[in-house]
Amino acid sequence: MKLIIAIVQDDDAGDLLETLTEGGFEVTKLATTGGFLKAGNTTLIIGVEEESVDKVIGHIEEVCKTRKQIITTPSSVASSTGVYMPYPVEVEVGGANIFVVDVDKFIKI
Ligand code: 2BA
Repeated sequence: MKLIIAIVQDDDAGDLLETLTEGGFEVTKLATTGGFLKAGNTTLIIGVEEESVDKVIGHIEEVCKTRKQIITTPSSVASSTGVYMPYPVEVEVGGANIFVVDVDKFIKI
């Protein structure tokens, strides 16, 4: 058995949850926060048999889209003056970051 951990954007999470549950997969949704942007994202954990891993990844690819996000960061050039000038930086946030890990044991009680 494998555990798929998929970090996706909040905007895609609802559709992905629906697609996966309709496909018969069992999913847990966690509200998470990205360390870099410090903005909300969604982490889905999905336990599946090994042969279903590619199917789940296919659904994620279908639903999740890469988006550009603008963040405002202080300018390092201005730091010598002690004045920080905020300037916008464009960051591309991936459609999904997916980890597939081995499961030693899965027990339902
Ligand atoms: P965040 O950490 O908020 O990162 C959002 C986006 O900012 C990233 O998109 C990437 O394009 C950019 N970014 C992240 N760290 C950066 C840095 N040190 N310098 C410059 N740009 C940086 P993604 O790579 O698609 O990541 C989306 C979210 O997936 C991340 O949100 C984080 O929550 C998660 N993630 C990505 N890689 C991960 C990893 N190796 N381990 C754990 N979580 C990860």
